[in-house]
Amino acid sequence: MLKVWGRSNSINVQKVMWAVAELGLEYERIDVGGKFGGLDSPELLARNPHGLIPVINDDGTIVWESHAIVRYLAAQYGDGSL
Ligand SMILES: N[C@@H](CCC(=O)N[C@@H](CS)C(=O)NCC(=O)O)C(=O)O
Repeated sequence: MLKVWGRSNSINVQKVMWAVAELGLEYERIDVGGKFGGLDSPELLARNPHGLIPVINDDGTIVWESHAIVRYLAAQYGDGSL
């Protein structure tokens, strides 16, 4: 299942969640960043060396940068619709 790391009140995470909702994807979102911390954890840094959210793991494909994630999801699942 698609995993999304990032707190829900981040505008960059919200962009990703908007795309996830438009595409009707199942997902798990993990709160990271802001009051949740965790951006300097080895697990997060292994997924995004910049230590920022959002980050996704889509069946082993890891993508960071919100616009890159939106483009990845649209290309992977949008079938020309998004
Ligand atoms: N250009 C990046 C910016 C990422 C970014 O600045 N993320 C912010 C949240 S919007 C962040 O990680 N802030 C640290 C925090 O939430 O603690 C993107 O579009 O994903």
